[in-house]
Amino acid sequence: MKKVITYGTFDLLHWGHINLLKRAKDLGDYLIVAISTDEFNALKDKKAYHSFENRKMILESIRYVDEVIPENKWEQKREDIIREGVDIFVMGDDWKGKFDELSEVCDVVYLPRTIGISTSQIKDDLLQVTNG
Ligand code: C2G
Repeated sequence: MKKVITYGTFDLLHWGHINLLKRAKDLGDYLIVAISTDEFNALKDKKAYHSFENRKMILESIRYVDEVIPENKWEQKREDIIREGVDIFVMGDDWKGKFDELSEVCDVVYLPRTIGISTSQIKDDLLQVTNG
């Protein structure tokens, strides 16, 4: 069984996230998503609209996702990959090059980011609507 892992906040889930998750799953048989905790998001200077528990519940309902684990710190990736027996590490290519050292323990794949949608864009657009 080929295991794939990816990491992210996945707040205000949108079709760009789903595109990523689908393509990640298509690379193997089992997809683990490490979802950023609220505390880790603070380190990323991100404030998610949905709490960790709710973002976890949403991701667990997606057909492409087989398991969700917490992402508490930048440095956990290598130990996650070894512990879970992961074959492929996947991220959107806005992260291209940032995690190449993981190729020592698994394949590293950066997938083209979906253009035209992002969580921050959703927030901005909603603000526009609200402010008229
Ligand atoms: N993504 C994408 N296309 C978009 C938006 C996001 O492919 N239009 C991808 C990102 O490249 C990332 C994943 O979806 O691989 C999750 O995106 P975020 O929730 O924004 O995650 P991020 O803040 O990039 O956190 O340790 C890694 C970090 O936790 C990644």
